[in-house]
Amino acid sequence: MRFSSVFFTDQPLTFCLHLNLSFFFLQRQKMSHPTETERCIESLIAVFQKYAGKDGNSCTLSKREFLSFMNTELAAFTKNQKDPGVLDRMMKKLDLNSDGQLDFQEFLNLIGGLAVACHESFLKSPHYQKRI
Ligand SMILES: [Ca+2]
Repeated sequence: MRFSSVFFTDQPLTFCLHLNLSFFFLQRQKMSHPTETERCIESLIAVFQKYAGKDGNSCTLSKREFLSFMNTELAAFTKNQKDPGVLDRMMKKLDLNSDGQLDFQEFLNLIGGLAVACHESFLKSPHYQKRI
C-alpha cells in the first residue's frame, strides 16, 4: 500500500487549517447536531488523543502507541499481514520528520492513505460496478 504525504504537509495550509479549525470548533460548540463529517473529524481527534496519551508526549504517537492503535483500531488490517515488519516500515514511512513519533498530521497521512485505498477498493467492488 502506498501512503500519501500530500495531506496537510504544506506549512501555509497547516496554518490556514489551524485558523479555520479553531473557528470551526468555536462554531461547532454552538451547534446541537453535528454533521456526519464533523463527527468523523471529532472521532479522529479523539482516537488520536486516546492513543497518544498512553505514554510520553500526549501530542504524538510513540512506536508503542502506534502499534497499540494499529492492533486495536485496525486489527482487521494487521491480522491479515503475514510480514512481521510491515508495521515497523509503516511507522518509518509515516514519520516524515524522522523524530520517532507520529504527530497528528503524520497520523492523518495514514488515515488518508487507508481511506483512499478503501475508496479504490469500493470502486472496484461488484456492488459499485453494477451501479455504473
Ligand atoms: Ca514525526
